[in-house]
Amino acid sequence: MIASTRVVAVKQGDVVKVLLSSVFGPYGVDDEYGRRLNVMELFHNQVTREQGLFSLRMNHPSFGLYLIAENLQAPTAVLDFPSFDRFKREVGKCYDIIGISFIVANLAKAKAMAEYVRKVSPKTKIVLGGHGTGLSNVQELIPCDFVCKGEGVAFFRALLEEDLSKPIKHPAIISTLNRKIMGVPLTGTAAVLIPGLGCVNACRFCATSHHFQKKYMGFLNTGKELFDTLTILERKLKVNEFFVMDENFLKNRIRAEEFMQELIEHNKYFFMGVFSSAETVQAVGVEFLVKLGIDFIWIGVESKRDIYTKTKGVDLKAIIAELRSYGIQVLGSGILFLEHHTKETIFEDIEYLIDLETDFVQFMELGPLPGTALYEDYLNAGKCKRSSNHIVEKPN
Ligand code: B12
Ligand code: SF4
Repeated sequence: MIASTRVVAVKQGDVVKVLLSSVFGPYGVDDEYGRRLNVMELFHNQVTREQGLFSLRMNHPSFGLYLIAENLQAPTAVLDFPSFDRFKREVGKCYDIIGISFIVANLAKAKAMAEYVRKVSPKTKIVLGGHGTGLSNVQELIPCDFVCKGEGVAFFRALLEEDLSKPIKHPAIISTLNRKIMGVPLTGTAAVLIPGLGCVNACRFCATSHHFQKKYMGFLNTGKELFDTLTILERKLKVNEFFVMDENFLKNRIRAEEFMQELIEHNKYFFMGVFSSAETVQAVGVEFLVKLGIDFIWIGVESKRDIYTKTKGVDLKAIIAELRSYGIQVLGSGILFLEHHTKETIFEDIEYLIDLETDFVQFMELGPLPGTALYEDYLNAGKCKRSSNHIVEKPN
């Protein structure tokens, strides 16, 4: 997990100052680091962009950085969405460790940041984390001292020789910023709830599942822990709506049932948006979701054909109709350019997804993200090149 063998506190006996940063902006502009269309938004980037003026606009904080900061004893600053100049000013404050979070698409930005740190503050240790570390040779691409391939809290605690057994403290942060439609700000907000990371389903293309070694890493492992955390967040942030940042929240059925008991005992109701795989929804039943307070669900439909175990034998049309009959909003996600797709069969999947009548539809492209089984298969079959060859090139 740790690239270097120096798994020791960076400064023995002294207070270690840590900075955690996301990659710098501007985002969604045509420059040497990105493209105009690739805005830093979930819905406008990949779900409702084609709705133009009517597109749902919002931003999300970098949850992982706040989670790590909340759980370190060392004084830790988080710099979220900085400009490069803002990042440079912060680097000037003599941090012992600077952690950079990045995804593969932002490799060039992480590289520029790390190179700057090396130049002006050579004693600072650089830690890389986030999904970009799926690149097997990341330490050859970006100057760094440590690479965290997976869960960051345990990694940082080990690095700083802090107590690994300390329970995880949940950060109190809102999940969305700048929510608006047609330029008009939307009232109300939601908080983020992070029950755990990863998914055991290990779909061949899935970057998240592979990033967490195809395991589920629970932070809130019982229904009571979930309930208590929601109650604290409700009080601190004055919200009763939550975006549940867990790839497959209902997969842990025992925890979900315990949580339901807590809700009944305390006569409470929270509104929650969740991600869930189709087979999980079928296993627990739609009424269970209604009783839990789920009012938005994101389901990976992927394809009409049963390529992935999670959709085998699931009547998605019936489940989606039932979810919507209770007022639960459904986002159905499909994959284009699957291996069986031809000019004709690709429309089989497009029409299938539209016919499911979800509230929102998203089409993703099948792509071999480093770290996934799909990437390894393609590499072995000579269908793609090793990551060192695909550093982002400047646009013409
Ligand atoms: C929220 C989100 C976004 C937000 C970003 C908000 C932000 N402030 O960065 C938005 C919606 C803008 C977004 C956009 C995109 N995203 Co996105 N996004 C996510 C999502 C759904 C959740 C990430 C999250 O917060 N997880 C919860 C936190 C707690 O976990 P975490 O981030 O993984 O952090 C943990 C560890 O990874 C690690 N860690 C993370 N950072 C660091 C840093 C250090 C120093 C250390 C030590 C550890 C560490 O520790 C944390 C705690 O354990 C993930 C999918 C997922 N479920 O994870 C995709 C995901 C990260 N996104 C992805 C992609 C591809 C994109 C886009 C390129 C999509 C597109 N085609 O346009 C764009 C990029 C836009 C841009 N211009 O940069 C991919 C990345 C794949 C890859 N291997 O690189 C993911 C994995 C989705 C997927 N399955 O394909 N995204
Ligand atoms: S069910 Fe979803 S989160 Fe789980 S491995 Fe498959 S695609 Fe990834």
